[in-house]
Amino acid sequence: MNTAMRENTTINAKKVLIMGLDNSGKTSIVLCLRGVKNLSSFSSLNPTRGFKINKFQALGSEYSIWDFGGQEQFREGYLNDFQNHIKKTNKFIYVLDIQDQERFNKSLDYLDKIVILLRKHKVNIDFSIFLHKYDPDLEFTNKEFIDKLVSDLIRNIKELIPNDFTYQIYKTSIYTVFQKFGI
Ligand SMILES: Nc1nc2c(ncn2[C@@H]2O[C@H](COP(=O)(O)OP(=O)(O)O)[C@@H](O)[C@H]2O)c(=O)[nH]1
Ligand SMILES: [Mg+2]
Repeated sequence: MNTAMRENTTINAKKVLIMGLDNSGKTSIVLCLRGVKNLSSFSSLNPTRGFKINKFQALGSEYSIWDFGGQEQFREGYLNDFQNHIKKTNKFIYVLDIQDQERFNKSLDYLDKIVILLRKHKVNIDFSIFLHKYDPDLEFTNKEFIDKLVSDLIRNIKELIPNDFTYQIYKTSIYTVFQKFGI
């Protein structure tokens, strides 16, 4: 590849930012987006320290996915440096683990801080919230419970995010194809 071509592909690279609490499934989602199908890769993941940039090609585009490790000691730092991280971002994914009910409030609080910053800096990017670990067997074993849990969560998210902020919510799991959830 000559230099001109290389520069061209770099310019067209789509930058995706992934944030959420630790253990919510961010790195696993990156593996899914990269097309990794081998499930054993998912069980051997270590917590991401700091953030990791993954570059790869898919569907004719070049992507760079910024995976922000969600451990407490890093979270404030990302927010302080938010304006820099958000530069030239095409897509933002916030990951919320629906199986971690004990930390729903903590996760909603983090989401709130992120949305406040995005609005403050008037950044207009494609924003998605993944209600993650929505595994097929959950719906199978206790559909009523899980339906209520998810609808309560969506209500909380809607209360938190101002009406003029556009976003989409998806139910996702590494065990299924990412499925769109209409709101
Ligand atoms: N049940 C279930 N577990 C998942 C899913 N996605 C990730 N995990 C598991 O959740 C744990 C944390 O995942 P990881 O991607 O490291 O989270 P991160 O800290 O946000 O990067 C790992 O044990 C994954 O195998 C999912 O969709 N369903
Ligand atoms: Mg990680």
